[in-house]
Amino acid sequence: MPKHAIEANFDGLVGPTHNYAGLSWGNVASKANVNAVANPREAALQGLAKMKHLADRGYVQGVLPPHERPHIPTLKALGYRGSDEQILAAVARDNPVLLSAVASASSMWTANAATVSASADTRDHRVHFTPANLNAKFHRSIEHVVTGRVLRSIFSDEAYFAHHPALPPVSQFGDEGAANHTRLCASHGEPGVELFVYGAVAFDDDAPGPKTFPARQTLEASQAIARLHGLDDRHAVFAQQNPAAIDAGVFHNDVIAVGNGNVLFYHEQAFLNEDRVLADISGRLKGAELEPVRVRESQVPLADAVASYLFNSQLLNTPDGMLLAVPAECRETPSVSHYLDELLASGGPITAVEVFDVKQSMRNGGGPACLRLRVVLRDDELKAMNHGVVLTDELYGHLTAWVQGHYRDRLSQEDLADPMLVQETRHALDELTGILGLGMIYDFQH
Ligand code: SUG
Repeated sequence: MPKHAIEANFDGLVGPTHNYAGLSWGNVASKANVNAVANPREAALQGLAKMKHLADRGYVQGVLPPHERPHIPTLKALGYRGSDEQILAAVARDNPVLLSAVASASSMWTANAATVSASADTRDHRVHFTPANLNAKFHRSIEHVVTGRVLRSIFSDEAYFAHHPALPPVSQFGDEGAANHTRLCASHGEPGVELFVYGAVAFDDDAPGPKTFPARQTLEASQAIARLHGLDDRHAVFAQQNPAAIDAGVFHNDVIAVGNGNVLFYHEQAFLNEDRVLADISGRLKGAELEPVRVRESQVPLADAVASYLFNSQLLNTPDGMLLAVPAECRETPSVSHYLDELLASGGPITAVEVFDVKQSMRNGGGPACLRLRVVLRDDELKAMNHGVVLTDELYGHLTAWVQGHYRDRLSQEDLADPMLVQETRHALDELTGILGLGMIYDFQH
């Protein structure tokens, strides 16, 4: 008899240094908005509004804290010396791009925080977590240490939860976490199939790969995660992303596909070998038939999928069908808006669409699904986790007041050199660890 389980979503709270630095080559929005002036306060409130709306609809909604930025310890590790003020002034003068990198609020995109495997799939029947090394981009490669601390602090009971360190920090093991991982199942509590999507095969020079933009996830990384999590062949499928899609700006699989339950919603250009992927999943899925919802290029051109982030939506169970939580850009893109109307009229498994405004994050290439990490939890596992991070009306009230009190409403690239920003951020984050009951997770607290 399978145990009852739910999917909890842990959204990254946008940090006080949210800015547009154009750091992600291959991510169209990041490059398009370089040097735009950001509004960190609005960004954090948009994210909180999404969380609150989903919590109000009855979903278990968690919050993951932002990381300490600018990260002075990284600059010290790179040889900068002196007071915080002296270090900031020196790096702003020598290498402003490096300053932007250590100031990025990119930990908000928690789909990249880690890969999480449900206990129904793993050999030891614990929930397994591996923070992503994110080593394709320097500004993201510094996230996994604090991510690991946060996850251990929330899921601390070793009887239920297993934590692994990030994979070796080299491109051959490039790992971008749950953005390239989707779980298909009959119901959350039953054993499922974990679909790992990779962009390239690192140890085979002749394997197909993208020509223009980097593949950020390798097969070798995906296989290592599956081994670490104790997923045997019945529970893991590896599929290569279509290299042409990466070259069109699909830098993670969650920009072109999303799965939930027995439904895989994807664009026809998502996979290199679509038939094989569907057959591999179908052959392993127990207790339900795979229901592909395939979007054709003639319905939504790939460029519109990338611009609107149609597939970077959250696909969620409701009592009568599935809800697709889409970014507002989907209703602003004619082909996508038309497609959504057709989808709702089609009588298929997706029966509702809701629109979320996360524009501040979207301008850096992060839609609703980028902002959340999914964790499937049985009732006893849910009980065992630290509940300080679960969004309630009270916590929402605390967090909105905290954002209003600490965040700026304007941040340019020049502002990143302001020593006051370091002080403001530390002060805010120190208070936040108290609000969330997380203990001392930040370097400046040690
Ligand atoms: O890693 N953007 C992020 C967006 C991550 C989206 N995540 C998922 N698809 N799951 C990235 O490319 C841009 C930062 C800047 O340019 O300032 C950035 O890091």
